[in-house]
Amino acid sequence: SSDANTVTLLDYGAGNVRSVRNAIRHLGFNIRDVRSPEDILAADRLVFPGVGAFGSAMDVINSTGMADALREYIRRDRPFLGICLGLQLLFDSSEENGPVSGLGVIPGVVRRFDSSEGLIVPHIGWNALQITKDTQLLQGADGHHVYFVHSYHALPSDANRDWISSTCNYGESFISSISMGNIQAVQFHPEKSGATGLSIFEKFLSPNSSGAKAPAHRKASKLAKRVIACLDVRSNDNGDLVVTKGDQYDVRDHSSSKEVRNLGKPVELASQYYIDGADEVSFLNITGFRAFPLGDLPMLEVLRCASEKVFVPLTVGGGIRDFTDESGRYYSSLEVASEYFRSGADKISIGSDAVFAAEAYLQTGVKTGKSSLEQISRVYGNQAVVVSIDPRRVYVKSPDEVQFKTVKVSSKGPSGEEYAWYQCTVSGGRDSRPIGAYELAKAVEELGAGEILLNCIDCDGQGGGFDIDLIKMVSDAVTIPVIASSGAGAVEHFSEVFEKTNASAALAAGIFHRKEVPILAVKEHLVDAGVEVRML
Ligand code: 1PR
Repeated sequence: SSDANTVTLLDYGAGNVRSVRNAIRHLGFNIRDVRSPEDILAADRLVFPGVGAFGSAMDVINSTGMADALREYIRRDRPFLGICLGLQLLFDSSEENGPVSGLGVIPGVVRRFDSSEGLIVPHIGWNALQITKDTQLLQGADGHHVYFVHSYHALPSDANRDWISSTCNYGESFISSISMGNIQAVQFHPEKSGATGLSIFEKFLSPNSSGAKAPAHRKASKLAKRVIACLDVRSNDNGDLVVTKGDQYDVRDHSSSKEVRNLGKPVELASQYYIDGADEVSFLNITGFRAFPLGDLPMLEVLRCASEKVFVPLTVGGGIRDFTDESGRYYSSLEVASEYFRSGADKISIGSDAVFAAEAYLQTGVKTGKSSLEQISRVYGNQAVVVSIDPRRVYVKSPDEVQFKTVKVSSKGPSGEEYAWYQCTVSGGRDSRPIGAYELAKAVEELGAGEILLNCIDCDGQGGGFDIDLIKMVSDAVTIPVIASSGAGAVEHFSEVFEKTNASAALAAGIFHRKEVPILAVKEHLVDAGVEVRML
């Protein structure tokens, strides 16, 4: 174990640590996987990325003898980096499905964020570090935004004060990192925190290096609004996977050729948007509802390649549902999602299937636990499950005309209608369903969605701005993050959506693909408008 370029990784198999592997390799290190407790004690440097629920993680590491080995490794003050749950497990206990005992290295209890006062939980996104102790690991990172995704957090107290190296504010001050001797752990994801995160990771891997140069930054204090680049992907008529872009969801050219619009190559564009400062990148496999996505190996390959270059969160959607192939083999939606996660997705996004699940739930009032949404969020956590909504505006004269929630619209309908409801669709807008965006959002939140991607077919590709009425209605109705989507055409549209609604993020496609507005220009405009964003 003397190879200075090798780091030991404790992956206890509970979920996706591909992003961590990608970051380690990107920084030029080899990975040795822990197979037995002895491997932990023999490590020169150990990375422990916790995934899944606290209780099940403790069950696994207790029953395999890893927990005792970890305690001993830490007692010997050997180089250790815990990530996310890998920080929480060091504490006495957690309230997650508990109380459940942790490793007991640090005094304190891990608690859920309190959403009763309207705080959005999970805490997803870029938040600024407040360094409270000088450490080599976080040198130069004070005030930098790093990426968090969690519902539970460790609280500072007199008993653990000596351990804390940084805190972060979200509703209250929580522990974002600890450091004692060679023992370090972070609640955020350095592997998904762009250049700042990679630099922190590198400082752990090669302590003598100064790490990558920390980018310039400004002081910040709350959760930043995210700017997301979205790539709608499908095969063109030659069978190549291309990034396309619809006009109200119609992706075919209106010239005589009627070809699928081709705006570039998925991996190239995703990497470029990462470099340009996108806080997240989403891939939507827009014909996934038709073909079986695991038959769509190129899409998985796109994800694999993109995740080696993109060190911010990657979401993938399209075709997540139960499926029986031609030979009669049955695939559960969970298998489809697992394959997406294994290929490098940090989150998956469900469209059509979530509409059917919500309709069934509203009809019966019973959570069967069997829908793709429920199953995937149970196994991977709700922070990993996005529901993508594709609604269309339907004007009405009065709210009494429909059983769905309406809004008084800011500009009247074609016959002077003052109200509208937003009807959900499936199969990429092809079929309309008897459920509104408001009802769907509330139902999927209860079924385990961790985030909502809120599109609007009327606005898609129009460049006329986001549908503020819709986004306000939905973002006021749920306590999970809402991503505003469809219609961005100018930097002002981004500040407008953050000023007038509770959206946590804004997503755009066309203006970025057509290079009309660079991501940096959007962010600079937001800073000028007083909206906190992550700057490179
Ligand atoms: O139903 O689970 O298979 O998922 C299918 C997914 O594919 C859904 O997330 C659905 O939104 C998406 N999708 C299906 N058909 C289309 C299409 O365009 N024909 N694209 C489609 C949805 C909408 C946005 C778009 C924004 C921003 N794309 O993601 O990127 O509207 O565009 P703009 O900034 O250019 O206005 P399932």
